[in-house]
Amino acid sequence: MKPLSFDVVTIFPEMFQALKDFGITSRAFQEAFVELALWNPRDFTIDTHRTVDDRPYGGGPGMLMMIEPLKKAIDAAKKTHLSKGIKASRVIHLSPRGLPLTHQKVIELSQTSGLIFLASRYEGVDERLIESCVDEEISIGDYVLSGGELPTMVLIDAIIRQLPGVLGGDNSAIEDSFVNGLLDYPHYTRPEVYEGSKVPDVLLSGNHARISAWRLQQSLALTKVRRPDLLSARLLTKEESRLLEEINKQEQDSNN
Ligand code: 9D3
Repeated sequence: MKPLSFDVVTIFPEMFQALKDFGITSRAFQEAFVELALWNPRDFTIDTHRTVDDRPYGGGPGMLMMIEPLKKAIDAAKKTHLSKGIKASRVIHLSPRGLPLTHQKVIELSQTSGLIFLASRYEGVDERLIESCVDEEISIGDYVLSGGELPTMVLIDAIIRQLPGVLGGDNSAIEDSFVNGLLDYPHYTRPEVYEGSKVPDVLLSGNHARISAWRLQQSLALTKVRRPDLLSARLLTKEESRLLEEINKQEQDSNN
């Protein structure tokens, strides 16, 4: 299979070593599931100071990224896509005002070739660059970061995990927990007793049907407490409804 290639426009290309050097993402590069090309807008400047930022019209705090160096960097990335036979590149700006990233979006992007990520810095980007070059804006959550590089790496990490073969073995089983819309159940490994706290008996029982039911019930209980929004967004199977009712009963009992 042809590797999925990512292009990133950033003034801090060195940050992306983190993806290349560690863990699952590093292995995906080594085994040629993915490629990453970095485009520094500074390399597309024409002044001696290699300027990529300028002051906002209308005043106000901070600086903006200039159009021209970004436009040239994006076009250079698009050109390499064309030479690989990728006709339609998709330019994604990581931005605090973008649509929130979801698992669904990660899946969609993992099936798209020709992705170009624009990681911006300063207060943002001249709006005309966004109008003319950007197809989509994505945020990774409602908190303020210092730039689009970490969000781009978050997105690339999430995409790489979805590529067939990357997780090795049974990808779907490992991913089940979020995909099925419930929080993960608690996990235990040795020792059997830690500071007086014992691993739940059911996990030592060898009864795999009971173990699965217990884990599902734990997932439902935790999701109900921590993320009720996930439960209401999701239809429950008969078994899930039964396990959830059992939890509700146990709650009532402990209140009496
Ligand atoms: C005062 C307006 N600020 C917007 C909240 C300006 C601003 C702050 C921080 C503009 C850009 C940034 C840098 N953040 C990102 O580039 C970013 C981001 C984020 O900060 N939070 C969540 N997702 C993302 S995606 C890109």
